[in-house]
Amino acid sequence: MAEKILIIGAGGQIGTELVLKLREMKGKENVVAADIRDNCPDVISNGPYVKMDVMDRDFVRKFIIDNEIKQVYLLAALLSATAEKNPDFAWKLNMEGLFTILDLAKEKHLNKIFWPSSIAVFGPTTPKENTPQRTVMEPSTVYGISKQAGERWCEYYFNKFGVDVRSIRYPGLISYTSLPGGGTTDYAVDIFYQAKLSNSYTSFLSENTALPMMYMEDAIRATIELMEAPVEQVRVRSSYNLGGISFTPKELAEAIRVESPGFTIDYAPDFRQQIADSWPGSIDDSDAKNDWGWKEEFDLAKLVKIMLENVDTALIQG
Ligand code: AKB
Repeated sequence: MAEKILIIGAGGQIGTELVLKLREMKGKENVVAADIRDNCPDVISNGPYVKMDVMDRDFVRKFIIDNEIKQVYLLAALLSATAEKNPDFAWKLNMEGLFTILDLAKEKHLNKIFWPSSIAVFGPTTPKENTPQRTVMEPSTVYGISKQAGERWCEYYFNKFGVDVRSIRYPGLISYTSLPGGGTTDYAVDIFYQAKLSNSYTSFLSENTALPMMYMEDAIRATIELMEAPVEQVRVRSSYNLGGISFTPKELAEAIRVESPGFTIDYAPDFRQQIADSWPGSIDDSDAKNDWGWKEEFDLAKLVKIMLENVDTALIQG
């Protein structure tokens, strides 16, 4: 019998796509979507849904134990830009839920956990190009600090209590099913909606700011491949680097222009520029490649084509 899976933060950018993919693979009834919203978002209404506040430790514990959930994907978090505006709440949200889930696994209610980390764990003193798996990490954002602390706790629970927790340091993720919520890499999604609406875009990052990015289909496949990998192949218990595609706003605009001639871009960097400047421009993901066979499939041209074909501007207008 398939193990019951709970996805917390299921209404978010990663959550929606992960719910749909896992339901396809494991059966709808085996994948429960949980989110803070009262009502289930339409896009994931094809299976079970529960309203859940990840900071309500008692409710989360009871739900997981009563429903015999065996795997949790804990995606609820405040991203980099939003977290800077509300540091206390960001720290609470990003850490408390993690402890609730790690403790449930420590007590053997759960067999496996997925917890997302981010390129935000790196900081201004980290080598910028081809950033290694293990290197200087002095994050300068609240979000980055919470992700780095979370990584340390994941590795600690694995070493100390044998908790099977697996994690990826996601780069910026690009998708069209639902919108990203408050990250520094969001420009690389916004740009496609504005290209459709007006064939022009004002970027909140400067033209030569290179950041690692990834098309969502690759990110979902990586997540599931890591979760399905035999336990002995998962040698990194903090979080795996994942490289994806590195590009600047200028390079992205050029790739859009190939599909949408006449597309124009201008630049008005805001507070997010400083965050982006503290992050790597490109990532070395050879540990993921060597340990569990990771390989990305989407390059920039392919990503741009799919995004322009599929973004629905009603999503940003409604
Ligand atoms: C953000 O920009 O905050 C996120 C991330 C890179 O973790 N997309």
